[in-house]
Amino acid sequence: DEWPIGDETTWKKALKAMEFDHEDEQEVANTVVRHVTTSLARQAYNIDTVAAYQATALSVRDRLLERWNETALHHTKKAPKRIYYFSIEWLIGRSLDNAVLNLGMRNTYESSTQKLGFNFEDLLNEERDAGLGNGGLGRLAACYIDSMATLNIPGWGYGLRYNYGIFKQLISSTGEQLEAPDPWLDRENPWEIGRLDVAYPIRFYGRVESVPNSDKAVWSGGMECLAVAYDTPIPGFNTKNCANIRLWSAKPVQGFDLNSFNAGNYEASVAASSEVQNITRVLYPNDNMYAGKKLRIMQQYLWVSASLQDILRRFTKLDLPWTDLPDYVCIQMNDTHPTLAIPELMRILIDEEELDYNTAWGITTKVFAYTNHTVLPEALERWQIDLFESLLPRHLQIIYRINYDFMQAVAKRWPGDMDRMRRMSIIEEGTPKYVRMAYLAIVGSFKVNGVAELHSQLLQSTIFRDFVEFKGRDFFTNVTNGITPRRWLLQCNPQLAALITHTIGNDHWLTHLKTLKNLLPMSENEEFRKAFTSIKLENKQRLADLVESELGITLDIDSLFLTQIKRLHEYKRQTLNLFGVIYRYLRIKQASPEDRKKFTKHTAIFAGKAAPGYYVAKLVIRLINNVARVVNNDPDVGNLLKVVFIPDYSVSIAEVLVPASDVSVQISTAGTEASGTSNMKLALNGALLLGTVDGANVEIAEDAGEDQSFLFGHLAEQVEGVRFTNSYQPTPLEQRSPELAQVFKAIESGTFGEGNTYESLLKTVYEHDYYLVSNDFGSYLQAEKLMDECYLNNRTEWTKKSILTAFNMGDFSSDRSVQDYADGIWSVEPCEVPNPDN
Ligand code: B1N
Repeated sequence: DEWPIGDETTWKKALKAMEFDHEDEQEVANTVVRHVTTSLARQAYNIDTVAAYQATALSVRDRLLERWNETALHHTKKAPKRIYYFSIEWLIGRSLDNAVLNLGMRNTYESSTQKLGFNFEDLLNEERDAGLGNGGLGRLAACYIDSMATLNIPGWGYGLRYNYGIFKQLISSTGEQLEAPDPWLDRENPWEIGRLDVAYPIRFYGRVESVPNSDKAVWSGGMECLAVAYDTPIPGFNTKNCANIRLWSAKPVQGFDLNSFNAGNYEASVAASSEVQNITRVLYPNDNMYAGKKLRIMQQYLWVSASLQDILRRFTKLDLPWTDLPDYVCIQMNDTHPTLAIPELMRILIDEEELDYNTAWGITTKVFAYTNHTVLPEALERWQIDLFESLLPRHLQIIYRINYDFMQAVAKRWPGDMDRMRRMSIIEEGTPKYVRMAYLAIVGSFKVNGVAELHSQLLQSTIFRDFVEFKGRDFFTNVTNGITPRRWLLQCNPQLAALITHTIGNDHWLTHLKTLKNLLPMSENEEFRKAFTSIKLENKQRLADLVESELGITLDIDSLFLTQIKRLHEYKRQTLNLFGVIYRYLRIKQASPEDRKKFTKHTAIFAGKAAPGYYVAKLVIRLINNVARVVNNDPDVGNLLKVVFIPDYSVSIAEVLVPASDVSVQISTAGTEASGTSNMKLALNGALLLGTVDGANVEIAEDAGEDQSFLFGHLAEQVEGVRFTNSYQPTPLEQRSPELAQVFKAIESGTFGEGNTYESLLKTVYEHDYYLVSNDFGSYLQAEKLMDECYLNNRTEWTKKSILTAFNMGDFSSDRSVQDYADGIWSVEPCEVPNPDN
């Protein structure tokens, strides 16, 4: 290598001195202790577990940065096409265990910290979750970046560095959700590298002047601030490649408010600057719900503008014509949240790089691809025109031009079809007017995908139907979601991972998950079944210990653990589950002591947060907790039924719940859950599916084998008809479901506290029952009954189903999903950092 400055020998010796044997416990301990005394400025021998965690994390971070640098160097040299994954949420969770596993250094770190006097598990538990996401969408981004790194695909994630992630959920004495801020950065975050030198200017408001005889305009004035980069290295599994998540933090421009300065008003200029910092203060706590807030669009613009400036700066160094951009840059938009990137790239190319409009559009539409994650109308982003215009006046002009050209094309294809033009317009006419972000995303992208087969079909037959006719079938595609088997099996269920590795003889399966199918015959092997069952029991015991110590509820690990873990939302129907629990409780109460023996013991486990402003979802949490209080303390019930609501659901709590579950409860109204991903995590860990024919459940049940799953409920194509009947030819609840009517009577009569507390929740079912709770209740009970019989009468059969489910989940690795994106959308090849050890 060329030596640019200084004395070559000094440099080389310095670098040489940093090398050490990564498998040597003592040498690893040396790096940890060095951080104790230097980075943490602590005396050796005088540290607690918090400091030990921090020093260990810093030591691991050094290993990551070596790889980060090598990857950057290699990519600069090779100049491969790069993939940029734009996600407004990154639900990473903890990083320490994941990092040492991916680095292949778990054992060394464990024994090395042991020798320093610490239990590695204790150190892991000191880490706070990076909870920069609400649910599935944010966690998906985290799984995909893990797979991109592992598959050596040159990829970076871009997002926002919120000072406060998803709120902490507390449960009051009345069982209600309370929200507290999540100060995840109060302790130094060892996983991030602040790059105060990487900062880009971002403008809001201001005015636009057009430049005569050109497409160009000048946008000036308004308010300027900076976006500053913070990097989180993401190591691949069993590779030197290391990906990066670059998160932006808003920062005031020094003295940006020149007027205040000129007037000698120092205080006003400082006060104005604190407003800028609010932009990246907090994650919006809504999942599948659009709120239309000004601060949110400011977040979106700051994020995409900074990311594009960063990407274009990297591209410019290659010294190529702008028309080559799509050969080097592909941007995957995780939902419509980053759609402003489309007019922003246009603005940069036209106003700053002085390309003409059509050339800029030709480039832009080859760079972006869009993933849709929901068909729920209340989740689709539509920005009010006047808000948009005041904040981003130049972008609105560009969008009008995009829409004008698009409408021309529609008119040419369907002359005189005014209704179609109104339907397809990016601008929704009316008072007020709106910008439809999904339509802008479609028009500005070269590919659009849904996240499970059923969802992708539904997209094409419903909300994007007109666009299928316009763009053609091939424009729309499916990429079924996936989960990383490193976190969701190796890390969260190390015993099962060890059993698999031991049985196969190697851990190749961790990067080739489909090969798990070679283990299917083991379901017939009694010894293997015994080992598999005892691992499940150990995981259930671990959860039971947590529930005992945190909530004081004693669980019976011989009971069936049924798990529903996801955001609280009416469409996800936690109610169906809960009403089923209440129905079971009533039946137990009515049964004779003899008949009670015929019940399959159930432990109903719930966890999840409700958006702070979602009243009905919060009522459901309250009812769950009050049902739990009554049921768990009723001596008639004993161990036949326990109900647990685990507060403050997070990635690290999921890592305990997922391996401890027997049944995966996935019961959304058919057609509403785009994919679901907890269904994959639970199935991979051997939970049987109790679910509706919705999202990825369809593919999971198909792969697991229909005998392994318990499906029920109306099908997606029937839902509209049932809704119509519920609304326009309503029948009394008693007729729709006599069982549910009993349940409602019990609630109303005060069995679970003051009856009228839940009035507005019950009303949603009594009246339109938009989500078909009453219509699916009967078949839900039927499915439960089949499941109960199997568990009660034939435990061996149950274990076989559990094994078959787990080992048939090979297709749900995020490696498969990312490979699908790479082949079908990104057209990108791996670019592997050479490993001298191989
Ligand atoms: O995305 C997940 C899917 O598995 C889930 O089925 C789907 O519900 C979820 C606005 C969303 N869709 N839309 C969102 C999140 C935040 C927000 O502000 C919408 N999340 C999903 C991964 O594909």
